[in-house]
Amino acid sequence: MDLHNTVLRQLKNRRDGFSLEQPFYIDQDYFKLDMETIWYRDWLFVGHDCEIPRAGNYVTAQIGDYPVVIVRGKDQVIRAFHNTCRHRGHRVCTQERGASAKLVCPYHQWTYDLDGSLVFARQMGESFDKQDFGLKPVHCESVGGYIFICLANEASDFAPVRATIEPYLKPHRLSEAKVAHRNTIIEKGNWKLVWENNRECYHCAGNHPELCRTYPEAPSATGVQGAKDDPVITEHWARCEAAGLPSEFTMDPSGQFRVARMPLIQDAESYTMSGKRAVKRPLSDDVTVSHIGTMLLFHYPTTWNHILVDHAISFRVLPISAEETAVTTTWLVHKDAVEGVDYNVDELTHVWKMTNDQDRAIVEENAFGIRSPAYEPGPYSVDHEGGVMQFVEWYSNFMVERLQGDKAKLS
Ligand code: 3BY
Ligand code: FES
Ligand code: FE
Repeated sequence: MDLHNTVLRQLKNRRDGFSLEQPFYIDQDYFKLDMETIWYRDWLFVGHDCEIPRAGNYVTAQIGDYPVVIVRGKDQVIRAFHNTCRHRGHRVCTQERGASAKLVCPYHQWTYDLDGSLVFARQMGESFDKQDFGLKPVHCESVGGYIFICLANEASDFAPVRATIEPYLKPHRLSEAKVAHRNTIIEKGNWKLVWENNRECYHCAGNHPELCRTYPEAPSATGVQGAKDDPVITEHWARCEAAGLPSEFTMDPSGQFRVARMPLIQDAESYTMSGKRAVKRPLSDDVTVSHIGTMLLFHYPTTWNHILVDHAISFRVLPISAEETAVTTTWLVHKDAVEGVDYNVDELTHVWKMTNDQDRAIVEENAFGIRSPAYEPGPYSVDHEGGVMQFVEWYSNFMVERLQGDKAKLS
């Protein structure tokens, strides 16, 4: 409780427009509190429907202490379960992904149906009732090709997320796409540093020569001010909306997620060195116009995304420890696009592989400096780092609300 009080006090007295105090970025106990307060209680993006296209396809994910498995059932419904056997707790699915008609625990072969029910357990005696030992379910929702899970007993309402983001995602038909490439990098920095870095492009000109060929560094694209007064952006929205692509900047009142379609630089259509499309076949058969820019979606704390005319890139953030974060990048293309014919993986992934690596170095150096006893919270640029301020504000408000709620329940 002492820690709760300290964190509450620090967040409430936080200097507006300044970075957080040191322990929020490096301390084990603060990290544990982040996990318990945010990660084990809110909706998290874990992967794409198209990664598990057939019944029995599954992916696993590790959320802090919780191993989870997400599997498509025979009824095509995507479900999530705690990946811990109801016998003695062995992980049921030990691989990152796979396909199986049933989920069989490797330890003593307890066997679960794809809906989580236990269907086979050898020699457990007369009184044993399989019905009592199904895999424990985890809340799971799929929207526009994105699978979200929530580890809380009672999940917060997912309807507002669905209502806002579904229309933006729908034309891109991501649930029918295919994964062209995926990679995971480990960044030696707290998950909040990964986000703070993502939420501004103040660092872009100095660090991302490849990305800057196509992605505008203006804060109107990355930030959260909406860009209503920028004629290039409003014209882009009007043109895309007329073509059936929801585009206007929309942010949830909670500040947890936003969608907006932003133009790329000049004639660029894709994140390649030339700005030309990396994939000959458009991502979606429903998108018939060109130069649609990038549909930006973020949802704290797990994902930011770019959806282009020829491919989509999703980013998934998962904390490993107070000072380590896994970032998984997935490149999606039309399911019938053929590698070597319609696209080349190196060309498709080059710009963001470089950008991710540059961002990893930034986050790690940021963490390095923050470890110094001389570190103190510093001011964000009002012009360029509005998005970072907004992230920190969301984090602080979310933590304060939940921690106060917990205190109220205890008293
Ligand atoms: O991936 C992104 O959305 C952000 C925008 C600016 C910096 N970073 C590239
Ligand atoms: Fe899974 Fe024994 S722990 S079958
Ligand atoms: Fe960056």
